[in-house]
Amino acid sequence: MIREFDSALLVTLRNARHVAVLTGAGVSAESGIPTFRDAQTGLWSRFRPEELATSEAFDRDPKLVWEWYAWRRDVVARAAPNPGHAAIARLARLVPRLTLVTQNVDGLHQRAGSSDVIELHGNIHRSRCVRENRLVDDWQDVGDVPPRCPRCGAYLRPDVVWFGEMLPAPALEQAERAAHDCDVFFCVGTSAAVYPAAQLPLTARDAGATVIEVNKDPTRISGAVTYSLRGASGDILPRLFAAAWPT
Ligand code: BJW
Repeated sequence: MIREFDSALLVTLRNARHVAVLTGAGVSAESGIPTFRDAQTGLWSRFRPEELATSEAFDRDPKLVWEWYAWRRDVVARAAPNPGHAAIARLARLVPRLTLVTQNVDGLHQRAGSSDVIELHGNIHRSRCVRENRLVDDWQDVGDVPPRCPRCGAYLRPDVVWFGEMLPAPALEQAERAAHDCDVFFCVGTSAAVYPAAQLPLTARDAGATVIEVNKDPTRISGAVTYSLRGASGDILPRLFAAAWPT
């Protein structure tokens, strides 16, 4: 059954000059990647992600944290982009300008064909030296967990942003510029609980953009957005874009 979308929403989409999209873990949920605040599965079910994604956790037990990320890298490697990722990649060809900002570290937008993805929280496929802070993409596997920097011998860590750490400044600046400039801002599959990313839809709204939330459940910003579309992003986005730009 084709679900109706508000006709004013479809007109707004068709007339948009600059669309910004902020995504969170929900957009990858249909690819089988657990969201951050979902219960973790199996081996990891007794750990809370919020307690593993910190530099304090890494200092306390680097092996545990490295192994958690190794498990997640494996889950991501087995996953494939879903129709939500594909719809966002297609949207770039439907609107004059698209800025895609993600909090996800899984690289699935790029694998779906999106380019110039702004990664606010890094990428689990990259590692960096904790002492020199430089990216390291090759090291000898001599059984150390975490592996060690081939140049200085310090631990390597995933190149992601943990709680209490600064986001990469160029990425955050680009995202904030897009939030100020866009006329439509999508907020897809995020609980909007983690700052500064959670501020972006509110910045866009205050700058006059139409803010469209796509989420399975209500979030803390649902009452502040222009449209709150309830459902799975892999279902809603393809249908919404097909309704706005029928072929
Ligand atoms: C579906 C779906 C489907 C499911 N379809 N939907 C202002 C006020 C208070 C605190 C702060 C503040 N400013 C900064 C802070 C501190 C902190 C913070 O925000 N704390 C909050 C908990 C309050 N922020 C920081 O520390 C940030 N750094 C910073 O601000 O530096 C300066 C500073 C430091 C200290 C103090 C003040 C300033 C860094 C944040 C880094 C976040 N890092 C993580 C880990 C990344 C690496 C990794 O992946 O391991 O990023 S935490 C985690 O949360 C991860 C995510 O990207 C991020 C957001 O989660 P997301 O994507 O929203 O996922 P979920 O699971 O929460 O939600 C999934 C949603 O999908 C749900 O709504 C579902 O309903 C939905 N869903 N299936 C559609 N099929």
